[in-house]
Amino acid sequence: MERGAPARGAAVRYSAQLQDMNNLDEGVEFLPAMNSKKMEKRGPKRQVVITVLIIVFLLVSLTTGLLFWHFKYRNTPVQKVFNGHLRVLNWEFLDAYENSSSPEFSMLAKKVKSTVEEIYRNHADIGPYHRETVITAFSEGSVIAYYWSEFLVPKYREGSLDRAMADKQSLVQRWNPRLRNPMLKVESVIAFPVDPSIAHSARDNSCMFSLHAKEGEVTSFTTPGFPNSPYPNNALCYWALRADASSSISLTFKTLELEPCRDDSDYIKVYDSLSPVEPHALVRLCGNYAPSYNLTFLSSQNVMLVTLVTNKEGRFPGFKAEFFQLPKMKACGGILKGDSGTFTTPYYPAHYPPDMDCVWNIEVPSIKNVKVRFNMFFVLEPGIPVSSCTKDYVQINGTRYCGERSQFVVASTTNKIELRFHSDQSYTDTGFSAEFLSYDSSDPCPGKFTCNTGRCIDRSMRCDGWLDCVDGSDERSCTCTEQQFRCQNGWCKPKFWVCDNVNDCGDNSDELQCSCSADSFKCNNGKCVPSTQKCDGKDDCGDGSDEGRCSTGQTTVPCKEYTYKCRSGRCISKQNPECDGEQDCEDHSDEDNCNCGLRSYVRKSRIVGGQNSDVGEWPWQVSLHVKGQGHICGASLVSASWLVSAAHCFLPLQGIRYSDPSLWTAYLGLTDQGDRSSPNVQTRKIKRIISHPFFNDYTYDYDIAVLELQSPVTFTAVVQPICLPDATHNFPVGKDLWVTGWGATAEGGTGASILQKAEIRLINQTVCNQLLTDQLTPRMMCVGILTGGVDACQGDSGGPLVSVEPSSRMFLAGVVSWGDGCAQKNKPGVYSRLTSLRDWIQEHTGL
Ligand code: 4AZ
Repeated sequence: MERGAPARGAAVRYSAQLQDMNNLDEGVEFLPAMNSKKMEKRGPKRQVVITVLIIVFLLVSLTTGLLFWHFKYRNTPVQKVFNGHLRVLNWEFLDAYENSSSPEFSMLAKKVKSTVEEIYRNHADIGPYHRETVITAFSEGSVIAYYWSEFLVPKYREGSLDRAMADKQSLVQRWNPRLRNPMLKVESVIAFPVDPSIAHSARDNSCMFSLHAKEGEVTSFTTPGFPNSPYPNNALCYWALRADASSSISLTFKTLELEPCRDDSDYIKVYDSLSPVEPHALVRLCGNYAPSYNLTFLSSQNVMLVTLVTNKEGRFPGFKAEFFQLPKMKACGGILKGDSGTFTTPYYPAHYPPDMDCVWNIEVPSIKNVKVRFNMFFVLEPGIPVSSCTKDYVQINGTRYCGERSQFVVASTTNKIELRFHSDQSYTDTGFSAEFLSYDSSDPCPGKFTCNTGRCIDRSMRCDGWLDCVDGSDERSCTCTEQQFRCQNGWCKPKFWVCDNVNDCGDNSDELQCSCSADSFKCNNGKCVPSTQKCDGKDDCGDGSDEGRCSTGQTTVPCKEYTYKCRSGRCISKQNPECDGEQDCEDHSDEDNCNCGLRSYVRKSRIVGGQNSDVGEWPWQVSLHVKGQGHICGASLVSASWLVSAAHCFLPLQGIRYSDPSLWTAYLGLTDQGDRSSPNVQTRKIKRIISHPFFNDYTYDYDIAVLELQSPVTFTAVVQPICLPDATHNFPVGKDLWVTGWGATAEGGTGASILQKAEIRLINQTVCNQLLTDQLTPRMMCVGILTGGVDACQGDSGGPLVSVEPSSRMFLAGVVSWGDGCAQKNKPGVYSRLTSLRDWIQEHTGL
């Protein structure tokens, strides 16, 4: 019963309220006249009081708000740190100034500090907020002092402090009349805002090093712990590098392996100063660089500063660097005369020094014209568009060139040309390597075709469907041959490129006639099927493409030969879900074992010639040697212990049983066959060779073998496995793939010493079967360039054909198998089709 009482009470209170309301209504309507007067009088008074109260309340709130804002935001002190340097004119440099704990250093530092403080005091926007100035270093010239200054400034004064510190006019020494002869005469006082955290760590000198180059010697330094332990987290390290007064510094990072580049990742910055200020930064480095990438930097003066900033996580080896002094460069550029010659930016291919101006005046015999061909051109400054070239640039006849450019030519219509090169104070690049040539104005490219850009190309490259001139002038005004298709825009392309799913014409006209009607679906193999047959659970295309991408997310579908099977046995219909970075299977098995298909080096060398590969560019490439015969076949590393190669490599020949594993040695991490003893290279004997039992040595059907290594390899920057595709993986016709190997560089020729690479295209199976007179089986695929000239060849057999997938992982698409000669027109190379042989590989390797 008790539980019911409050309800009743509530009901009672509610009815009483109703009664009150009724009373009020009645009272208003029936008050006597006198009472109503009283009400009128009392009414306005009360209203005034209420209004006053409201105004007072609003004023109080406003004032409180303003005070709160003033103290909390406008007046909050902000910590600001500036890094800078100044020149002391009336002082001689002493060697002891290089040692910050020497009494001479302390004495001069004290004087400079008080001079700087005096300068600050004289400026109303600076003086009141100055907290501390620390002199960090000195260098020659007469004496340059480096310092940082800390300020505490209310937020609303921050802008005026920044402006005053940036204004050269405000940081000048004013003469104090009482002190007629100031101790120090200083000029060029410059300061730049920096991250306050740098100032804090500047007090902690546990990771600060000062090194002076020794005449005729190379000095090395490394990150703490290198190479045995990773560099520290949450660290800030400084290496101040010095040389003698008349010298400059050449600094080279011999190895460099930092955390992969992200916004907040660890980085190194090199400065052309002893002060870490952005306007003198030469480079910012993160990640991992191929050993052949040029990491040599030059200073403009006799000092350099290397800083390392690390975040709270990651374990990476760091760097080893070397530096030495060399005489300061007096002049660059000059007068170049003759029929031809070469010239480069200072110290090419090292990064040119900052703050340089070089002028070359080139003159060829008066009856000729002159042109300049840039074979290498890297004049890139971060954040500067190539349309403006406001910082570093090359200037010819009033036109500026900058950025990263492939070979280009600038021609003059006279026998003279003037070329200027300018580098500003920050960020340098490797520069250019150029040649000047004289030419006959009536025939600028004797025996060759002249691109509109002035470049000369082989005549056979004219109208061959490939853009060889950067402006496409070699493919304009062409008359298409029998074997060519005329695009709507007038270009001629090989007929085989029509309907290959690739827009070769640029206007898509080579793909237009092949589209299916509105109510049908275009399969990956080019076939058209009624739209109603898409996602009906039946493979109507014959390649499963009408049944791919039928569900989203982790929806499972009935398993078919073209659906991807997760480890759980459930199937999904997403195309190529393996290692694509998205978890598609409920059990995440599509993203398991995905430590494959990635290169370690983010930055490759920029100076590889032709089709030479860079070190670490194809870390799964294996060279298989036979004792006494050298390199015989290629192979691909697919795990620490297994290789995939071609069965025909192990056929008996001239009485030798090549199937005997003891004959073979595998070289991994190799680029140059002449460099097999490099510490990068791992050598393994072969334990087992398993060739496909259906391999047919007449047709080369099932040309695949797996090889087990005697002992597993260690994955390193140059030894990494390639990803194996699922049997359902789709490599579409027309896709660009890469083939690599040390095979012959011409039919019947000799093998290459440096690993070669070539980009080739997957060709339609039916078209290729016609070209190769019905010799293809479903275990084969054709990949090549039908105009000829690019192909695998003898010695490449067994090697990888890889595809770069959208996730940027690389997958093994094929194994070099056979061909009708090498690089001939309409005779593409034939490769074992990995997807058709995938189950067999799994059976024998467990992968
Ligand atoms: C060979 O003999 C070979 N053009 C490999 C590939 C090709 C031709 C020959 C393809 O190992």
